[in-house]
Amino acid sequence: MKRIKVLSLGIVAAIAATSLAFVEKPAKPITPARPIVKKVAICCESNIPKRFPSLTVSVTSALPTVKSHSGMVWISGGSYAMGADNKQAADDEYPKHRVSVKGFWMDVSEVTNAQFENFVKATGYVTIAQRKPDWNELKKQLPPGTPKPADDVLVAASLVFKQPKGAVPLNDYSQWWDWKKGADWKHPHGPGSDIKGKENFPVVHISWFDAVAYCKWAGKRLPTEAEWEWAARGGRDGNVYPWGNEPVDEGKAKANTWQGDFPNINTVKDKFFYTAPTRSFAANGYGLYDMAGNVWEWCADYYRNDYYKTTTRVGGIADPKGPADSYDPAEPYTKKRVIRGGSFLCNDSYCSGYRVARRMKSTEDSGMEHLGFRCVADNK
Ligand SMILES: [Ca+2]
Ligand SMILES: [Ca+2]
Repeated sequence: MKRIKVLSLGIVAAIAATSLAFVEKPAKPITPARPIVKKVAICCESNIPKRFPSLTVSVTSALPTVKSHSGMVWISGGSYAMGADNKQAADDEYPKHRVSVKGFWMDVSEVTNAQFENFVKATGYVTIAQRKPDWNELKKQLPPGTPKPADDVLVAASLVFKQPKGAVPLNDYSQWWDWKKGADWKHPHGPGSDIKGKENFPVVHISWFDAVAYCKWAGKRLPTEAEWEWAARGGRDGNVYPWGNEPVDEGKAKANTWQGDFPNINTVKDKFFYTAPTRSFAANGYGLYDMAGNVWEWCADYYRNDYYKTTTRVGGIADPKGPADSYDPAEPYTKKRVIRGGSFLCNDSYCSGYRVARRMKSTEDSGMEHLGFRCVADNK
């Protein structure tokens, strides 16, 4: 059974859309002892292959009107240099280019379990991870001829982190991700786990569709990738992290990340192995918490690896909304959206996802234990 699960992770997860967004190409090393691996992770309209034909989340309707600005902060608009800040930058962070964004409201923290529960109670919404995948939809995201996974794999499930006992190849994410039946936002580690006492923790196992549905209910929307990075920088244009340039593992803990050797040794210097309550670390210059670490956050934009190379304009571009379609050379048949900010699983040996310029991607219907979101709103 274990063997089947590991094999199926490659089929269902990597295909079905669970594609974690972790890529395996070795990048430039920070130090000779710690090779960096490029993490490839996510980014909507018609003809989207879906695991669930019954899923009908419209993403093209008019902008919503926010019901309340409680828990949000106004981010003034401005112009900045978007993209690569240091030698850790991946190819898709180049070229660094000038963009401007209008002002917007942003949630000061990741959406919490308590907030998501209010949404579910009000609407009866069922997340993607809680629904059985539909093979006829799923196979559209896979290379032609991909065999159908076993029936015990095509179940309501999500990807849960499992810590290997020893060092494993960093190009094989099936070594630390488990496609677990019964894992969802109410059961973050799978059956037997729950969210009691974790009302203020970020909700996880949220697909892009789930996040969009929540935003619509709240009268909000997902941030564009350009808005997200502008906000994460917190007024520190050209810095590597939301807090400045001090390396993540120096000084006091500045975010919930992974300390030690990923994925088998975590010294938990920051006190949290899994997610942390939101606002456990200092806010950035705009009053935003956990823009680095804790959980990855969905953006509205499609992901294309070559997007920045097509957007450079003399004088900069205003309010970019992302490419018109998605393309990830590692998984050309899947539609992906951008995710940002890194998670409790990030460190410099693997993805350095907490860098403000770091781009990741994930398939729209993916749920994962380290993936959540926050909302923005217009109309000051
Ligand atoms: Ca941690
Ligand atoms: Ca975060």
